[in-house]
Amino acid sequence: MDQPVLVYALTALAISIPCFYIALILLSPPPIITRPSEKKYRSHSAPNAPRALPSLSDAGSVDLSVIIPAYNETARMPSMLATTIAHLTTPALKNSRTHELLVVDDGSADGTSDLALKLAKEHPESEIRVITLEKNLGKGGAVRHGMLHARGHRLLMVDADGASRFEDLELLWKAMDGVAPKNEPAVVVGSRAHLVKTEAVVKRSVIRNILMYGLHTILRIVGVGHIRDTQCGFKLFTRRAAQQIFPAQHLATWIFDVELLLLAKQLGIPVEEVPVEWHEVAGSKLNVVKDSLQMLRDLLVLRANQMTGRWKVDVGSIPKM
Ligand SMILES: Nc1nc2c(ncn2[C@@H]2O[C@H](COP(=O)(O)OP(=O)(O)OP(=O)(O)O)[C@@H](O)[C@H]2O)c(=O)[nH]1
Ligand SMILES: *[C@@H]1O[C@H](CO)[C@@H](O)[C@H](O)[C@H]1NC(C)=O
Repeated sequence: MDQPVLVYALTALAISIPCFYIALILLSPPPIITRPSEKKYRSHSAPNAPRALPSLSDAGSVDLSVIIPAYNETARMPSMLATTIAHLTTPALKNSRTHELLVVDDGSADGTSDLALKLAKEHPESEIRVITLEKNLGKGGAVRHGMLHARGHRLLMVDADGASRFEDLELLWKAMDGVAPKNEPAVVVGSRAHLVKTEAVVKRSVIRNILMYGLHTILRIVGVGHIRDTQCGFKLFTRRAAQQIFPAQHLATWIFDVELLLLAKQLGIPVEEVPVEWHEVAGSKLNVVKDSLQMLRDLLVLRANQMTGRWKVDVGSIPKM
């Protein structure tokens, strides 16, 4: 190589590496902060006196925690909660599986928390804890917050819109009994992949489907191509899996599902997929084009932060919360 060429190449490198690093810092989301009021919950037994939330690093004390992220969900949440409670209090489950429901109000402006509290009073047969985030974080931030303060030996995240059939929890539960009979670290995720090419998906708009295929291609490159449906809002974690995964989560936006699955892979935690029912519920707040671009940016930011070691996966140690 000519000497001038070498000088040019080195100069280009010397300029582009710091530029890349600065861009990465600027594009990375700020650390998720938790305000003092957000470490408390309200429930039907103490509607006006918020109590301190427990920590995920404590030992579990109920069989199941259901974490429900809720943003402006006054319209869709009542029927979803009713179905959820009806299932968890059927005679077969009532006496064999203790549970709690955590509604994480993601900074809603429509009174989601107050409605959740009212529903909690109407359903004393279930322990419903209402946690109110002061500012909207995004679904991933709300799920993470609920997980970090839940008591379950197993923890389920589920959307407030009732898009999944809650009874399908039993399919995830049985699969979990198989992969983690002693509640070893493990994740079981609902999958809608079997619904592709069925009416439920064809009915979705063309642009939504194109973007879905684009996302799948990128996911294969990123390293979670083995999971057929990363975005399903119905995912079950054992406590030990949650203890390792959620403290390491950085993304609060839509792509957090991918981050969770990547973290599981990096931590050596098995992930099993189970086909579940799904029906689109009117009222989705997803802005397809804007949110897809944001997903792409966040995926790049995630991988770049991991590769540069800015975001480390702490295998073995659970950070104090
Ligand atoms: N849109 C939105 N949803 C949030 C947010 N924070 C929490 N969520 C909850 O995340 C869940 C999914 O949100 P939806 O708007 O139903 O998303 P969707 O477009 O229906 O997504 P799919 O069900 O996968 O089609 C719901 O339980 C929301 O209440 C947020 O900041 N924005
Ligand atoms: C949430 O509800 C409030 C009050 O109704 C509204 O001003 C706001 O735009 C809603 N947010 C979204 C994203 O729909």
